[in-house]
Amino acid sequence: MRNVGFKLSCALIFIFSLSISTEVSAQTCDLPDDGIAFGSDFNETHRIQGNKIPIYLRSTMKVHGFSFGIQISEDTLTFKDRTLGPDDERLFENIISRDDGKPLSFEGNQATGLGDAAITKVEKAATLLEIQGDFLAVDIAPQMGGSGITVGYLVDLVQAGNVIPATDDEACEAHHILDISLDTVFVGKEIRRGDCNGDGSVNINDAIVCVRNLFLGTNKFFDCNAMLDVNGDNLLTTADPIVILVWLFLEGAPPADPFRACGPFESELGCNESNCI
Ligand SMILES: [Ca+2]
Ligand SMILES: [Ca+2]
Repeated sequence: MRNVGFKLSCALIFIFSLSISTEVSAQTCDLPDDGIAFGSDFNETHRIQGNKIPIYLRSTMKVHGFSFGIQISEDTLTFKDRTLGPDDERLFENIISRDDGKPLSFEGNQATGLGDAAITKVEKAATLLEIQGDFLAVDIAPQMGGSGITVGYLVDLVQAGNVIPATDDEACEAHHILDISLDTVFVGKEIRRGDCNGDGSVNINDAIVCVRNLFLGTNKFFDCNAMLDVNGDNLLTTADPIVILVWLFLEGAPPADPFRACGPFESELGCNESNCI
């Protein structure tokens, strides 16, 4: 028993030191080239969760502005690179104006799971909020071209030399530029307890991310307290990341179901964003 306690103490010291010193990232850089991706990761198709769709921008050149069209269909938002809607007179090319003067057009991504939701707002997000003297134009109900939205952004109306900085491609960097708000909140129907970074497996990284989520408020990959409740007791405590460690290193009991695979769940803790994407 003393030996088990000693091992657990070592594991805890290990995890807390890692939680302070190690940067954990589950981001993947799946974009084919520089361009716009949306969602909490860079997969080409992102299932809509919650009521906000974050839009990210990657470009290895400085950016002076962008314009793009979003087509709304029954179940998807699609970033279109050509015509938006049935009216050919209305062309919305997805363009990023870069520092080298070359416009960058790109194929669109899709967000699925829209259901009956409607877009209510398009807002500037963190990267653009830092810039003063800029301009954002949003057309939520185009008169021509069918169902869709156009978003146009100019970085420097006041000629103060504003730009959106280049992103570091090797570091998988992305700028959070816009948030699209929907009038409906979508919650994933399934979760996997303990997969705190949502990469499909439960390992020591998840214990670190859980600790950071619970006690430092950092590395939040998902807005889902039910997923952080690893032992399923409807409380968020130190016991939750410890369950992962004890299961991993001391052959202890596994996390509560759903754990080995994504599955339906009941929780009093709430979950606005499923970790099963
Ligand atoms: Ca994981
Ligand atoms: Ca718990």
